[in-house]
Amino acid sequence: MVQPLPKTTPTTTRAFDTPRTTRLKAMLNGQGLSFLMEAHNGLSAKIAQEAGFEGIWGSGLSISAALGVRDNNEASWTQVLEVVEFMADATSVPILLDGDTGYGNFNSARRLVKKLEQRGVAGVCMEDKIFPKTNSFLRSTAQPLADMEEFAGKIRAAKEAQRDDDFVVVARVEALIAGHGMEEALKRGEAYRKAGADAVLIHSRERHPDEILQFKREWGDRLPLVIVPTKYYTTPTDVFREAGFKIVIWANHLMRSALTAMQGAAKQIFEAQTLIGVEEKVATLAEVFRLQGESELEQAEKAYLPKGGPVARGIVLAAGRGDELGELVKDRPKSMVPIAGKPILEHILDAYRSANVRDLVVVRGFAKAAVDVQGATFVDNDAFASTGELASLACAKASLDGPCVVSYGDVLFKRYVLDELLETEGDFVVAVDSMPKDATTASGSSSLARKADWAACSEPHSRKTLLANVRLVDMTTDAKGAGVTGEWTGLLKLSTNGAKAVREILGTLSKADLATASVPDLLRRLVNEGRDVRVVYTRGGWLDVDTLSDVLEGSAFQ
Ligand code: SPV
Ligand code: MG
Repeated sequence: MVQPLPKTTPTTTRAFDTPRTTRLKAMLNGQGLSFLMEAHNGLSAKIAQEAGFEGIWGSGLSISAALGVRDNNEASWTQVLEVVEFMADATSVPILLDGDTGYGNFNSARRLVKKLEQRGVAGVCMEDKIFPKTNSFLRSTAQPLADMEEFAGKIRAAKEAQRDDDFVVVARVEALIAGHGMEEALKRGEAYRKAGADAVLIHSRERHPDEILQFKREWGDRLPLVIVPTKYYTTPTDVFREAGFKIVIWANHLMRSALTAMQGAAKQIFEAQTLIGVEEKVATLAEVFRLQGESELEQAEKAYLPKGGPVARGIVLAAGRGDELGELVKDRPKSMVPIAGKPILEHILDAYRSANVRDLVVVRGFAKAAVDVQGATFVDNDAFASTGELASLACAKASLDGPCVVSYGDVLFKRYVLDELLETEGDFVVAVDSMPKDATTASGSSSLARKADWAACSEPHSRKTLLANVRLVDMTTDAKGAGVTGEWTGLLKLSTNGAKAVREILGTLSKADLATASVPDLLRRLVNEGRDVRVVYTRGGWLDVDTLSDVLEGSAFQ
């Protein structure tokens, strides 16, 4: 004997051990009153389940409305089957499909049962009307009922078609809806019971529950009864419980609530021509992704996708100490100062890996033994104290043998900045921030005393430059320098050719150059040689950790 399930249903999509058919049957045959919530697609089914409903009503009205057609079998039965399959896939609770008339005669009905079982649907409800049907609340008395014997044969065929003993077939009696009276309703219910139905749905269009209560009294406990109180919704639910009904169907309220919300949002956005005012009221994209199960896919990708070839190598120049950070860099370089619980360098390497920039090379110098991150190879600039950035890059010369990204050990950046850099074609590409953090514009009136690498580019950032080919014209430490349009973020991408050119330049540098030259010096040289250094503009999304307040800001940046 199947035990009735507890009234509270887990809100997750946990797979139950008990088959869905068995659980639906238990709702009919167990103690107390159960509830089915309408759903009309995978998303609404998931929402119903998460709300706590232990079962779902696949409403014909709602499914057809969501498809933009009438509840007159305008959607074909296989189209309905597709929808209900999405609903079953999205949930783990039982679904009772509103199967209208069974979409034809006994033969269509038994084929329907077979297909529903295959798609994980726990039961079907069929009504004793004529195909194509009309919704019970429209032209009700004008709607012809099916011949009782013919419909009983359909129920019998459906029951005999099922493979799973617990698959549920509910016979829906429309006699009250069509104005044929109580006696006819009871007679039909009895014929369908004898044909093998698991339950009877007694439908009513009255505003008061009197006729369904009378039906229940006269019916007794011959079979479980299911009701749809759409019209007599003011009746306290305890009335149904005390009368001994088994299942209440809330038949269309997710579809109707979505409809109201969509009409409101559409009107507001149309009139205001902006999303402001609506954005706060609608579900976040994060919530959409959560309901779609995005996190599961992310995990699965890690488990099942081939790792794929890296798109570039990453070279991190992390030799300097970073004196400005005082005590924090007493015995470790700035790149190892923790931000949000892990060293800056780890954040940088993680950002690279997330964009499939692998084969990571870190140039160490000061306190190199303290640079103990995993998953990178190290090269050392032991002369870090007396040399410049290009000397460090020269230490990694052997790695300049294919596409690579060069960056600093004290610059955090978001994945999207790196992605934009990687997506931009060119032998030399730099990411330039057109709105650096302490300036309204790079060439604005701020004093910009901060030491920074300013970029003069062929065009300032604008909507036009999104499509344009912007080039680097000059690099300067003067924020008000001629043509300055932004701050270089410290990110440089090189193609295979670009890396080769840089390698050659590094080979020509004198000792004196190596003592002082910086990456901006290299960029200037490339420009002066007439090479095309492409610019990809960003706004924020990176952080040069220079001061203690940058370290604090870094926690929020992550
Ligand atoms: C449905 O939800 O499609 C139903 C119930 O059949 S009713 O609309 O009340 O007829
Ligand atoms: Mg219906």
